[in-house]
Amino acid sequence: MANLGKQAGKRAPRWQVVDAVFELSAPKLADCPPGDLCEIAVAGRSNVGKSSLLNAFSQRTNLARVSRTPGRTRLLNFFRLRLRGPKKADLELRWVDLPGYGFAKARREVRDAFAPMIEGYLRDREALRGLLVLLDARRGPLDGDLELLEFCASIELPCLVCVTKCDKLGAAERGLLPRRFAEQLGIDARDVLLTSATTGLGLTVVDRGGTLGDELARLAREPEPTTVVPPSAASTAESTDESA
Ligand SMILES: Nc1nc2c(ncn2[C@@H]2O[C@H](COP(=O)(O)OP(=O)(O)O)[C@@H](O)[C@H]2O)c(=O)[nH]1
Ligand SMILES: [Mg+2]
Repeated sequence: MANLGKQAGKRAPRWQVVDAVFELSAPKLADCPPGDLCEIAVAGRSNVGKSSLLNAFSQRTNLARVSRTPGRTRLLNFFRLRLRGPKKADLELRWVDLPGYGFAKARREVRDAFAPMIEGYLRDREALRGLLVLLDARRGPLDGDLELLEFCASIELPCLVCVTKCDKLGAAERGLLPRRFAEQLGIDARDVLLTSATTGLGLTVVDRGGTLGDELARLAREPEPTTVVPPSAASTAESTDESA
């Protein structure tokens, strides 16, 4: 899996959300908006804190519905975010809230109907640059989380694990999570980001690690493998380097 945490620990430039709007809900893949912006998808078990993370990250109280009833969301929900980074650079992307998986209350046939849609979206969506997989700090990886990460590795989709609700643990225990969860999931500890929608940790509050904004900006701006320019053509090609 790609190492997504290269900047972790450094006082790297911070990207923050400056504008956020709900765009549409797609009941099926054909209803998705055009792929004219980079997309970051967000997955996790119901109740893991997906809606809360988006609200806290975008500093909106009610952008995504925060539900106490698991399994309500059965759609691909598209949001448009504008991030502002260092040098006032703006970056627009779509945040795609995927249906929560693994909720116990849904009937099995209802639950199984989602998997092909999510897999199809992850495999075929060209605008997609990465997937955030959310884990509850107190529960860690559960059924479905490992399978999802393995599926993403098989299609070479970069993933970042966001640990949610980190405010529920003390600092010492929290500090152990990246390595522990990375070992359980077979990924690099630098691909694990600690967050809290309650305190803003990893969102608007910078801990020792990076921030979600920085990670999203890096994912969205990372050149796709097909756009790598061979050295001989590099001098004539348009540069995407920030320093240019
Ligand atoms: N303490 C704490 N509770 C949270 C946090 N994020 C979400 N929650 C709570 O967890 C429950 C589920 O959150 P929600 O965002 O609806 O989860 P979703 O089903 O994954 O969208 C709600 O009661 C939230 O208030 C967090 O960072 N800290
Ligand atoms: Mg939700």
